Amino acid sequence: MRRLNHDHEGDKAMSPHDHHGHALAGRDLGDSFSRDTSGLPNATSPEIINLRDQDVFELRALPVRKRIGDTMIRMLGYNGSIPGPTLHVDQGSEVTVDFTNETDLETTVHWHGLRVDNRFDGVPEGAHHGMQPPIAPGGRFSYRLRFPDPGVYWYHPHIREDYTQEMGLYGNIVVVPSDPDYWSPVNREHTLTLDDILIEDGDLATFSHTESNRTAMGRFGNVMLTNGEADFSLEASRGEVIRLYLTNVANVRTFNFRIPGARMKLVGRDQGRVEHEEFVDEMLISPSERVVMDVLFDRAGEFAIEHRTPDRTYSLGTVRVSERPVERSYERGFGALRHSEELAAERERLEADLDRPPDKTLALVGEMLGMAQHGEHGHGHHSQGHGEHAGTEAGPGIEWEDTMPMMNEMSTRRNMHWGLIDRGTGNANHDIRWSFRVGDRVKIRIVNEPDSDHPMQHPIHFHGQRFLVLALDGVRNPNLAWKDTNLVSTGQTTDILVEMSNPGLWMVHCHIAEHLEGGMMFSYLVEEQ
Ligand SMILES: [Cu+2]
Repeated sequence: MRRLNHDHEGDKAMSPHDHHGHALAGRDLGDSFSRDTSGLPNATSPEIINLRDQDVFELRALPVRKRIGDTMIRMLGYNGSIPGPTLHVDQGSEVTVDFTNETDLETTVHWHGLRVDNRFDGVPEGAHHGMQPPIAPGGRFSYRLRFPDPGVYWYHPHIREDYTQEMGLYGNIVVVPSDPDYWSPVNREHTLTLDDILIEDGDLATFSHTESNRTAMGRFGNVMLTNGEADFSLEASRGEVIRLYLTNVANVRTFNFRIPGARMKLVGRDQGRVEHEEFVDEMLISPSERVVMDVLFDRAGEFAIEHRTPDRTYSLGTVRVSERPVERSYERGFGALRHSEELAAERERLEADLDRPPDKTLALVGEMLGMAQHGEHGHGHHSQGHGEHAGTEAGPGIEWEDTMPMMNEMSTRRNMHWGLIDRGTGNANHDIRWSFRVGDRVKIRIVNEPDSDHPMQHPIHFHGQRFLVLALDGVRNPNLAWKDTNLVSTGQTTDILVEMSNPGLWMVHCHIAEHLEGGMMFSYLVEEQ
């Protein structure tokens, strides 16, 4: 068995930019990506593309310019839009996406959450394992995609996500279920990407093109973007029920989503519907997670879409509801809370797994090397930071903001180590060698160590498979859903059950883009029976 080697140090040793390798590389403009906006097309709004079985779709990644507030900045867009086109496909269908890289850096497309053929997962480090190599500028690659599960998914690059996602490379895929009664009927469906972007001195805060910065806390933005817009708005009619497919595409920010005054019903999560629909006032969505929410606007007026933390409230947009009543009302169906029979069946199967010891235990650990001398919180940060919001209704153990911006800006993979540690062997990150067979159901305990150098929440993502959350801090999960990403807050212990259904070599990583670039990843093998 051959392993992925995600150690970028080897690449960097050969890089002509190696001499820039110092702590303030991100400040060195000669080392950064182009910011030139001249001659670029303006970013457009995403098209909705309905693809049928065996269709071929052309996708390009290219530079665009986009106005955010008063600033015109260079960004990147799939097919020139931010977000990229929203693809609607039928469950069980297969399509081909012919992709062209018109950007100035190597890229790939990862189809987040889709249980695709391993060759098309978009993880370039697996090239020696039959996976695709990075696509050079000007290069092309043809992706063959399949859609076994209903729900909302998304696509993004898997090289320098910290840069490319911030620059606008993300788009949604809605997989329409084969069963017409899978979801309740609604008036309309909408995809919303939740994002933030860091603007400083009238431009994007600097990136180095040789290494990621802000690897300690991740790049928190200071402008919120919904569907790429700083002033997003949506029109609705009185009595309308709108299904929102929400995706957090931010580098690090966890959103606490709410629409005060409207009624929200949680109906689905990452990979399809929830076991029990429930009415909610707000909902946490960590990077790369998805939430499917039915929202009833039963009176006219302006409704704010908000991200609320224990300390402040951000506006993510506005819904303007007209007096004119909606033509066909789905209010009665909205009032009913449905249950999923396939997840009820899973719950019966789970009994044996709930109390048995885990097959694997993964610890999440941060280690800062020689950073304390720079002051600004330093090692002491966690003693005041961690748990300070414990017990708030918005969720404990979450860093909502960049609490140490100066130190964070100086952090790279050389002075900030993020580790996924296999407690069974002591191996960390790419030294972890897990191997399973198709059909295995693997119980994994994930422990977010509160006593590490910089404890914070980590959204842990498994490629290629789907999993159920069994328990949180020993308490059984009352509402199952198939997931591919799970947020583990500081100090928290989560048990998940991963269904090994898809053969290949697959990544596990933190979906905070800067933590992934900081080494917080490994790969596991799933072999055919
Ligand atoms: Cu992380």
